[in-house]
Amino acid sequence: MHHAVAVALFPILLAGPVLAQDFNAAAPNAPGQQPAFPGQTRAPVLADAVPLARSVMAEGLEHPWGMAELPDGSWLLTERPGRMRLLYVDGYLSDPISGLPDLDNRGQGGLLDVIVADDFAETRRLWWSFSEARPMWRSIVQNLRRARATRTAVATGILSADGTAIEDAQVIFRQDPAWHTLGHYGSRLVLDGRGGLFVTTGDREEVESAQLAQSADNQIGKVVRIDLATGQAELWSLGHRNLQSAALGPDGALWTVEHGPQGGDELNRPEQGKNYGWPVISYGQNYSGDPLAEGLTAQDGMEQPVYYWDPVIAPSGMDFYDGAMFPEWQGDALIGGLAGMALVRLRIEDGRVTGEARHFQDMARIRDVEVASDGAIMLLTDDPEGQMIRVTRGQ
Ligand SMILES: [Ca+2]
Repeated sequence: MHHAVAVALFPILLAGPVLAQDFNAAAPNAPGQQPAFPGQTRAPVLADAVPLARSVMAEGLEHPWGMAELPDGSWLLTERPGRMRLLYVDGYLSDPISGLPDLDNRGQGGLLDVIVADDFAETRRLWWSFSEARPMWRSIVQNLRRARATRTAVATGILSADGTAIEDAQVIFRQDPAWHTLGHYGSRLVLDGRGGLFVTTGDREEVESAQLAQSADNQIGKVVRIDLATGQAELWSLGHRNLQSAALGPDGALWTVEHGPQGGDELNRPEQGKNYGWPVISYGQNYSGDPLAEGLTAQDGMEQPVYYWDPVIAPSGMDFYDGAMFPEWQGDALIGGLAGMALVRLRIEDGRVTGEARHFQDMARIRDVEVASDGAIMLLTDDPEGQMIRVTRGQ
């Protein structure tokens, strides 16, 4: 049984300067594959002497997945089984907030990402993503094998003045089609600053569903953009596997990181209407060790990733650094590694990755990363620790 508690308001653990661990010396998962251009993988290790301190802000969280800072410095955070809580500035961690619509928390699903409106101080509007079971009657009508098929969904609502409830919750997106598997829900949310909400989806973790990532008549394996004025959901890009990281870059564009096959996690800058290749082209191999369909890593009409990881980091959650606390890291991408067990930092110049660093190697599976308004870096770590960690500048 998990008992989530808030535990600290000041740094209690100090980590010295990060050593330049030679993670680039690790054997690849898929030996023999060649990048399409120099620097597409294994960028030089960034020399880094910035001392880091970390404080555990909350612990005992059950599969925490997403977080969002409110204007008063408190944080909304989600736990995958279906709880959203508020971590107040004084360190108090609230009981679960009421008013969320039903969700399905089997497999990799449940309550996933959360973001708040730019004008939250006035409107108190937020959006969250989750997996939802299709209504039973539709499953029975279609076929029993797909009973309780699930889909990525997005809802919006208003956080009550006292922070205990979501009012007027409405589901604004339901991935079509629902699928009977319980994995690869994608589901990061990003406001584009131009009246749109990006929603990332996944390929639903099956050979048959992955094929759908290549066609524009469905929402499997896509980036979707919802026009918040009209409610219309339009495909932004296709050919994605499982997009669990997404953020607006310093260039104002959407950047994503997706879980690839073994040896093929990818950084992309998805452009409208383009095809990012899955499952036709990809670096890496199937987790069974078998080669992918044709072993292709490039094809005309399909975009190359800006960068890929082999071995994989199993990415989840990202943000671009734009705070005052770490001026050396301005504009760097910060990405959580699950299998990578590290905070991965990429320097990106002129659209290319020119360096990589790993921080807190082997500390925990990192599920989400957000830059706080004061420049600190917030991390959510997956079970068994289930913590919210605040990273600040050390001594
Ligand atoms: Ca790709």
